[in-house]
Amino acid sequence: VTGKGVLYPTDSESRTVYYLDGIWNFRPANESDPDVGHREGWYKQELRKTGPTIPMPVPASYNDITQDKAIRDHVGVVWYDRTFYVPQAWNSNVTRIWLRFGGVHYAAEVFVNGKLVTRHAGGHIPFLAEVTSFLKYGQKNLISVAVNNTLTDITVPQGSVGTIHTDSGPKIFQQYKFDFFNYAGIHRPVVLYTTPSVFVDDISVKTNIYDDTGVIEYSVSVEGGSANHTTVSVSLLDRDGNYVIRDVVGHQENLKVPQARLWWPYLMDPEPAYLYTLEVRTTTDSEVPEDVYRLPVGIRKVEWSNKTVKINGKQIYIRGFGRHEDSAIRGKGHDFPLIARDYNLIKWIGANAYRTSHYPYSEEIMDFADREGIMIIDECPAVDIGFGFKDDLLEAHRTALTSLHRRDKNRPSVIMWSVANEALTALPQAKAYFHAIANHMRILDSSRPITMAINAQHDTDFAGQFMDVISFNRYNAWYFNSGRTDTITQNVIQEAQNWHKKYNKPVLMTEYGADTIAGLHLSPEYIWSEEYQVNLLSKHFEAFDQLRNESFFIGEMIWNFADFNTAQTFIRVGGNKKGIFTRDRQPKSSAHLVRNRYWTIAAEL
Ligand code: BDP
Repeated sequence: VTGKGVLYPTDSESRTVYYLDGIWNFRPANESDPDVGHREGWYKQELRKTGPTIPMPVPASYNDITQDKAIRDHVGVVWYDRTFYVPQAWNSNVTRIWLRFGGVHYAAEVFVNGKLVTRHAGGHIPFLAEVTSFLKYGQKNLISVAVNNTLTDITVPQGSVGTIHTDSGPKIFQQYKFDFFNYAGIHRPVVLYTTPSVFVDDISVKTNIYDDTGVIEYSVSVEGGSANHTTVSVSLLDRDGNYVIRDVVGHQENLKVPQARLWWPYLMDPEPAYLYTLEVRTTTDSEVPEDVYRLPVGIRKVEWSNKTVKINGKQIYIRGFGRHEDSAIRGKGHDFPLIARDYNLIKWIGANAYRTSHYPYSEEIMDFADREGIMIIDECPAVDIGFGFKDDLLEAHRTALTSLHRRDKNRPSVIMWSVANEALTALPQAKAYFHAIANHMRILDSSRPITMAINAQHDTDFAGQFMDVISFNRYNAWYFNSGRTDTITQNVIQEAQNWHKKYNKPVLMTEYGADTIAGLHLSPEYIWSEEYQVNLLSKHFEAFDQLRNESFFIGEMIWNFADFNTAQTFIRVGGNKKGIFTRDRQPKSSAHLVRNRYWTIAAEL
């Protein structure tokens, strides 16, 4: 059985979750012979028996774990494996066992006990496979994973592989235009979990509000049994665990919640981010046990016009930043302390939103946003897309959107989809391409607005017409007019007005900023210093304050929340330093300035 859903693997009275995180064995394949592991069958036995392995933490990027430059910069296939035991009790004809990866960058092949279980492409999206018949119960099992980080002209994001002539002969290397390090590996948790043989495969919810009644429109898909022999019943619990609605029978129904508590963004309500629990049960008329799955649900309504975006009928003003999944040693690997620290900083600074630039973030990160009331502009990995708008690329881009939507459709925090960042939208081919992309996204979800972060100029862009919200990235007084912060305010005001005039849609500034070396003080302000970042941000604030008097301007986002690693280039000093926090999440001077502003705006609204 292969389901269509990717519900997060939480435990319940009918489901056991078993984490395979920890230290795995690791061995890169030769860059010039990437198929060696497949040819020699490295997955048919323990990796350590095929040659030298090193210990590798999972989840983590492998790049920054060792002292070996060849591992950091490896292009192509690497292998991971480990062994584990499965209890005899799981061997039952009414139980299914699933293997689920939260995210492996970029492509993965998974083998259990020497047999191929699944393949997946796309570095930021969970995938799973049923492994019931692959496992040895009450015995030792082997899991092997081949990971390939190669990016091409039809992967999302795009990249290309070139050859460089080195002192020891020709070597391949990965090129990419996007501005963050192409970290790779098993980035997110790996779990085995059980379900009854007839199970809740997917749940979709849409919420609405009529006066003070909340409506939860749900639909449940059950797999593994025939529909006329299964019953779905759904209950709703409030935040304290009390039943609000009990045992509504049906795969697809509308639940009415009188005096509903709404999901409000952070600082828009004294008790933001109210979450109910939707408890879904499936029973069958055979001996298959009941399956129970609990989904957090926030009741809220997103609306938009040519000037505003509203939540629960109230106009929002976005205060936030673009971010990255990035930290020292771990790279893009999942890390709970980092996640918790980041949300503490987001709340400390008084932000209410961020964009998951430039790819879907982990489900664990998204859970915090749902629980804290942080609004998310959920971006697909189409960063810098458009080097040849080929049909295969369009197909991969559509798939990336479909899988992002499948994963995040139920999240109250997701208030907007971003279909791309800085695509080459000044090329005429971008018109048909983004027309198709926007149509695809709208068919998937008509309940949230669509945007993309544009860096073309308003008079050259072809894609904005297909969006609901115009987001623009612009580096005034950084990549042009460097040092001239006296040019910022009028330019930003003018540009925002031009976008609105051209497309008659709400306008959001999604990126602006300056690289800043923490601790570098130069006065009067001079580029790369803390003083310069403070001055550059302040000049943008002046523009935003004037724009806020115009009804179409819906928010401001700084590039970036924290410093992050990039590919090696002479414009980057140990990575991109545009963070208002350092890479280890300490404030630069600008963070205090931003905190003052964001809290002041929050108090006005
Ligand atoms: C923008 C990109 C972002 C970069 C930023 C920068 O969207 O990914 O990191 O510029 O150069 O163009 O700092």
